[in-house]
Formats: sequence, structure tokens, C-alpha cells
Amino acid sequence: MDPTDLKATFDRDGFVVLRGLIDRRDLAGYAAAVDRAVAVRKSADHRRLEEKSRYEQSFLQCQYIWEDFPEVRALTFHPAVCEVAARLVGADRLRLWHDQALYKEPGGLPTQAHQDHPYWPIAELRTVTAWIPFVEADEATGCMGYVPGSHRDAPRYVDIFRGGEDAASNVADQARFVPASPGDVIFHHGLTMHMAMGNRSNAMRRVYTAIYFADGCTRDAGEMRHPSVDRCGIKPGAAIDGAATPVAWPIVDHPVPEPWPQIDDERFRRGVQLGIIPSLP
Ligand SMILES: O=C(O)CCC(=O)C(=O)O
Repeated sequence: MDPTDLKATFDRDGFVVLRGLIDRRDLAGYAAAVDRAVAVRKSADHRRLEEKSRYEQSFLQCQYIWEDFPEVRALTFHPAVCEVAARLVGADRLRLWHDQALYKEPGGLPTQAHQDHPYWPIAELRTVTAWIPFVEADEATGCMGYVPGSHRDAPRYVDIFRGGEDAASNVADQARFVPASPGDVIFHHGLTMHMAMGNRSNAMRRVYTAIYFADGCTRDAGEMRHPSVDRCGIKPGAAIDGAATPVAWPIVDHPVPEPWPQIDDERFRRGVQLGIIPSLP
């Protein structure tokens, strides 16, 4: 897609699909690296799908895997992906907020509708997620649906973690569901309302995402905690520029992560135990 059309589509709809942005052979290597990360991170979690919470039944989630699995970095900092992301948020310099594997298990439930930005303590709205499938993402495996234009709506926090409100029931009718193939990348704005279908197939729906933001964005004034800023002591009003959120564009050498502080907090311990966050010393 022509770069001007790309930005115009993103500004109009709040999402845009780039077909074949990543070479399929390269993608197979990245997918193998992310598979290894998920296998290691999730090796201590032996629960069956039905033993998990509503949220956990929508996908296995492993965040910040670029940090403890260096071979994932070639995807996190993929030049074509980062260049498009920078263009979409109108930034000369782009930073990574965090990455994650979102593997929807066979029988996995639909991902409930939500906007992402309300989960992040970032004051400015210049954020974008790259959604990168390793398999055919379709109505059987769990493709994404986006509500066109919803990035112009006010931020609304939906507590999908506790499964309180099934916002999907209200907005699924307005969503455009977008099948995607390996090599395609779908970019969505941090305020775009989105969801995903359940996985009715017998195979894992393997997807990797990376969230980027324009360099210069600052921590908002609220009290929300988040490792991407807390780890580096970023204070409200300050630029988010710590080692947890390295520059991703223009092209840089792959960054080297800093160790995670040991936080004496039950939620943090549970996150490590379930493989959601790294157990880096
Ligand atoms: O892949 C999914 O099921 C949901 C993805 C999502 O919510 C996101 O990338 O923000």
C-alpha cells in the first residue's frame, strides 16, 4: 500500500492491514523463537483450559519475551514493522512499550472487546499495536475484529481481566473482522475498539504483538502501575525513555534489557509464576 494511503486508512479507520509485510521464510524463524519462549514460560502451568479464568481462556499471554529470549528481537525490532508503526503515529523516533505472545488455545474463548490505551499510563494517544499471526487467523482460529473509527471515541476501561463486562456483545455487530495470513501485519491504534473470535480449530492460534509509541510520550498523572514505566522509575509527567522501552525506529542495534527488580508484590509473583513476565534476575 502506498505510504500516504496507509496513513490515511489508519487515521480514518483506526487500523490498517499490511499484506505480506514480513517474508514468510523469515517469519517461520521468528515463529519458532516465539514458540520456544512460550513453551519455556508456560512450562510450569499445567492447568486445563476450563480451569482458567475467562480472560486466561482467551489466550496464553507472555509479555516482554524480547528480553529473556534474544532470538525474538529480530521480530520485535523488525525494520519494516517499526518503520510502518513510526509512520502511523507520525513519529521520527519510535519506542517499544512491550511485546507479547498471544496464543489462543484450541477451544479458546473469544477475546472480549476493549481499547488498549486505558490499560497504559501514557498521557499522549500516539500508540500503535502490530498484530502478527504465525498461522492463518480466520473465523475458525480466531481472527481479529475492529470497530472502524472507534479510535476517535473517548477512552473506556473495560475490565477484561476479571471478565466483568462482556463489552463484545454490544459492539461485535459494528466490528469488521479481518482474516490474516502469515506475513501479514495488522496495525491498530491504542483507542480502537477490537476483539477476536474464539478458536474453534484443533490447533493453537499463534500470534505475536508489539506495541510501540512515539518517542516523547510522557507518563500520565494517574496512579496506574505498569512495569514499562515502574521498572525505570519514570515519574508522572516525565518522558517514557527507560531501558524497558527502547528505541525501535530509526533502526538501532538490538537493545540489551536491564534486569527486572524483584518486586515484593503478589501480582508480580503470580505474573512470574504463570510465565506472563520474565523471571530475569
Ligand atoms: O489476539 C487477540 O486475541 C487479542 C489481541 C489484542 O487484544 C491486542 O493485540 O491488543
